[in-house]
Amino acid sequence: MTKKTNLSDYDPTAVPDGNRYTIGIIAAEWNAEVTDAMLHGAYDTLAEHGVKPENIKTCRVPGTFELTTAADMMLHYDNTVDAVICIGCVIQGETRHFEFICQAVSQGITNVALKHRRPVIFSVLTCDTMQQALDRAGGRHGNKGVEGAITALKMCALRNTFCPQTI
Ligand code: DLZ
Repeated sequence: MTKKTNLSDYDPTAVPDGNRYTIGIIAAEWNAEVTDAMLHGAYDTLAEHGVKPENIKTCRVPGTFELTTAADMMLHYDNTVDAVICIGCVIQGETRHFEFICQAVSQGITNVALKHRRPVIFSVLTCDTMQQALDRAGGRHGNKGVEGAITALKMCALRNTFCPQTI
C-alpha cells in the first residue's frame, strides 16, 4: 500500500508547538546519504514547529546499533532533553547482521524510553534495498526524519498532559 503514498503527509495544525521543548537528534553514520537527509528533515520540522535552534541537540554515532547507548547517555547526562529522535538506516545484506541490528535497536530504544520515562523515537529505516531507503528519506514516500520530529512533539505534549510540571 505504500506504492503511491507519501508516508510523511500530516496536518500541521495538529502538531503541538515546540517552543518549550528541548529535543535530541542522534543519527547513525552508516548509510549517511540516507541518515543525513532524515536528520535535516527532522531538524527543519522541529524548527518549523517552534523548537528553538539552541534547543535542538544533534550528535552522530557510528551505526544504528549504537543509537540505543547514545540515547541512554543523552537522557542520563542531560536532564534538559525532553525527547530523543533516533535516526538510522539498516539495509538487508547477505548475512543475518540485519536481523540482529534491527532487533537490538527496536528493543533497545523501547527500553531506554521506559527507563527514562521520556519519548525516544524510532526513526530507523529497515529496508531491503538502498532505493527503498532513499524513497523514505526525502523521496517519493516522504521522510522518516520528518515523521520522527512530529512524533517527538506529540509525545512531549502527551507527557505534559500526564505530568504538567515536567516541562
Ligand atoms: C556492521 C553494520 C552493517 C553490516 N550494516 C549496517 C547497516 O546497514 N546500517 C547501520 O546503521 N549499521 C550497520 N552496521 C554497523 C552497526 O550498526 C554497528 O555500528 C557495528 O556493528 C558496531 O557495533
